[in-house]
Amino acid sequence: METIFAQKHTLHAGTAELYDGRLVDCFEKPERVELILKHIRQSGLGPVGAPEAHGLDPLRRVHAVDYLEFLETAWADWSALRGEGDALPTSWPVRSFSQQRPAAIDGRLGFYSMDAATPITSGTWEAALGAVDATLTALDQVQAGARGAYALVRPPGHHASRDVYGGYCFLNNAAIAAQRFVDETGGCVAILDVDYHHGNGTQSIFYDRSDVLFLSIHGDPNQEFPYYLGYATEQGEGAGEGFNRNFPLPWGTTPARWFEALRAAHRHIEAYQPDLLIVSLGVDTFRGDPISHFLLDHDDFARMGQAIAGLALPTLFVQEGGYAVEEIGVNVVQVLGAFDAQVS
Ligand code: SP5
Ligand code: ZN
Repeated sequence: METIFAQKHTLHAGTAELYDGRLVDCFEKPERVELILKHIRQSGLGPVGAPEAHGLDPLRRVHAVDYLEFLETAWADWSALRGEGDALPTSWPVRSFSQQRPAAIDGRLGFYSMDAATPITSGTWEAALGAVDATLTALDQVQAGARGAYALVRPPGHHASRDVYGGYCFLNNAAIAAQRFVDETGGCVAILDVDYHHGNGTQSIFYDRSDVLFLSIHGDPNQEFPYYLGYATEQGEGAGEGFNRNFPLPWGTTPARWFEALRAAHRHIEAYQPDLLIVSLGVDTFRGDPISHFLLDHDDFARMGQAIAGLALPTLFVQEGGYAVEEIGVNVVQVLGAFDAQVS
C-alpha cells in the first residue's frame, strides 16, 4: 500500500517531558517516523507520497475554534515571555476551580491540556497541520478505491479531544479523517484503536454519535495513562449508546489475551458494517516498548495486520504511538505488509 508522509514533522521536536518525577528526553521524537520510513523503503511495502493541503475546514469540524486559535498562537505568546525553552503546563483547572480561560499563557496552557509530557515548540502547529494533511491525503486514496493506505505521521492524535491536547497529541488525525469521510460520503466509520494507550480524545469526540463506532484495546486506565478514561463501562451516550467499546487489559498482557480482545472488537465491527475502517496504529504494545507493559512480539504485528485485513473493509491506517525506535519500523511494516499480503 502507499504511505503518505509529511516531512514537516521535523518542525515538532520537544526537548523534555515530565516522566517519573524527572524531565527526560521526549519519547515522541522525530527519529520514530524517520526509522519507519527507512524500513518501508527497505522492505518495498509500496510507494511513499507527499501530502496535499486540505485547509483548515476539516480541523474545524472536530476541534473548537478557540482551541485551534490557542494552538496556532501558543508558541508566540510563550516565547515572547520565556524565550527558547519549550512550553509545558504546570497547573490545571481541576475540581472546584473556575472553568474560565485565563489571559496568561501559563494559564491557557493548563486550560487546554491534560499532562506535562507534551511540549509546544516553535514548529508544533505547522507539524500538526502537516500530519492532518497527510492523513487526509491517505484518506483520499481510500475514497478513490485503494483497499488500504497508511498515514505515517507525527505528532500523533488519539489523545487530543475537541479542545484538549496531551499524551503527545494536538490534532486528532484519525478523528478528523473519520469526520471528513462522514461529511463527504454520508457513510459510517469504525475506528479501531490498537495503540497501547486508550484513545481518550477519539472516544470523547464521537461519544454521543452512532455514525462513528469507536473501539480501543489498551492498558487498563486503573493502572495506566490516561487514567481518567478508557473503562469498559464507557459504552457511549444518547444516540451514541452502544457505539463505544473499550477493552482494558492489565500490564503483562500476553499476545493470546490481546488477540482475544481483538476478536471481540472484530465481532462488533462486523455487526456494525461500516463503510470505512480507520486503524489508530500505535505499536507501543511491543514487548520492548520503553513506556508500555504489553508483550506483543514482531510476529504478532503480522497477525494483527492479517486479522485487520480479514474484516474486508477499505482501511486507513494512521500512525499513533510506539517508542522502541530501533524496532518501530519492523513492527509497523509487519502490520501493513501482512495486511497487503492478505488482501492481494
Ligand atoms: C500517542 C501515545 O502513545 N501517547 C502516550 C503518552 C504517554 N505519556 C506518558 C505515560 C506515562 C506513564 N507513566 C508510567 C510510569 C511507569 N514507569
Ligand atoms: Zn500510546
